Amino acid sequence: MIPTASQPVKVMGVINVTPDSFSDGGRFAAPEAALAQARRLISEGADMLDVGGESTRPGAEPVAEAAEIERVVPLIRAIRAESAIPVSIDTVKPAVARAAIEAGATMWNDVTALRQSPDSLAVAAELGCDVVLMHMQGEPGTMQAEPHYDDVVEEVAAFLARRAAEAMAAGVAQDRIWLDPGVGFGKHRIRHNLPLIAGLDRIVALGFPVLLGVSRKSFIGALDNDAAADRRLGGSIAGALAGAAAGVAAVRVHDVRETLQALRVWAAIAQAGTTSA
Ligand code: HH2
Repeated sequence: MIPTASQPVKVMGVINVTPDSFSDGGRFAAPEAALAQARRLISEGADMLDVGGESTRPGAEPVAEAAEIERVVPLIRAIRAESAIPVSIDTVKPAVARAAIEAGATMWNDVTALRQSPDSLAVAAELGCDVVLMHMQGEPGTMQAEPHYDDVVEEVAAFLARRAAEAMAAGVAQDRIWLDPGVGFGKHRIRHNLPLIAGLDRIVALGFPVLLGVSRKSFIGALDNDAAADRRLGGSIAGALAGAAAGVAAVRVHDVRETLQALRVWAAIAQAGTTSA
């Protein structure tokens, strides 16, 4: 599918209000730095923002509920006070999701696909917000130890289809559900992530909008001499374009301006190819 002016791939800008995220740990932990980053991503053209107060990387410090709320809610309020941009809350805790939605977020992005707490499905249904159901094999602490799949694309697609059905059975409206293959979450850097990205059309075919997060992920380092997380922009953009080609609805990125430029140029070239004589 070629993104067009009427149906462009949306760009979700990431703001980690954390001291320890793998991609940008500590840079936006202070409230002023986080708000400055939100302003910057908005000015660069982000379609939405994803605010997170707890890192998902293996070995990250767990964050208590109250502390996580204290990290994310003031930022969401501050964004809401000056912009109408949709805000997503990246959390696995229903109480954090609730506080964030009350502060003005409209999407709950849950890397456990609402499995962390027995209350998650019911709370998502009650909040009536958009939800992102992401695939992860195992638990964040150990997920990279020995991930195994017989067929990664089919297994991820089957999991996401099942979780979407379970969310709907719990009362989440069908048109609120987004799916995410969870690149880097319980997947071997090369053996699983690459076929999964190559097979994204299978996930798109499930009929829900797909969110793709490849930005700065470790498979890029694996293909480029273990480049550090802040030196993976080229690979991040390559992944975003692969997602666009497969028809994902949105990409979750740290570098909004550069990603948007790549998507625009790529779509314009593809468009010119379909219209030239
Ligand atoms: N990736 C990360 C965090 N949340 N959510 C979704 N839906 N999809 C993803 O691919 C995804 C996600 C990891 O990236 P980052 O937020 O930069 O790091 P950390 O979790 O260490 O804060």
